[in-house]
Amino acid sequence: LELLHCSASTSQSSGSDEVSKAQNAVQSGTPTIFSKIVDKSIPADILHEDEECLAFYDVNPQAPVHFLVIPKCPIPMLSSATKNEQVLLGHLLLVAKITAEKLGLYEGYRIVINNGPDGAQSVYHLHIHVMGGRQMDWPPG
Ligand code: TR5
Repeated sequence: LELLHCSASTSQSSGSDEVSKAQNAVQSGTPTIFSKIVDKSIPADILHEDEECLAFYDVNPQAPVHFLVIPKCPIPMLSSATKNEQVLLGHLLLVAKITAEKLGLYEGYRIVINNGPDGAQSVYHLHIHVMGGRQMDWPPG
């Protein structure tokens, strides 16, 4: 199945904590762990799936509810997205919203997209973090 709106490229990461992981994350030709979740070669706790995207629980939750929404095609990061991905990007946000509602996050939630080294991105497959179930602080660290 050829997926629409696909760009290119992926990466890998290493390191001890989240920020050093992100700083060490590099672009490479190999699929990320998220491509393996998309092709079901590794398991994830999937909350939503459609032709274009997946939502699944984050393995290292930062809130009582923490899930990720990813496109099935491996757009490495928000910076890589173009006008061609406009509809897909909107779809990801709506799936974030619908899934948050399904999980009962009626009091609100936090949406985060980490982009690049300064954004502490560690997996170079675009993903939207959705966190809720507690009061969030501002500003984030
Ligand atoms: O730092 P960024 O924004 O790149 O976020 C990457 C997120 O992916 C982190 O919150 C990780 O906890 C999460 N992550 C990493 C892995 C993973 C995952 N979420 C679900 N399932 C996962 N598997 C199976 N493997 C991972 N390495």
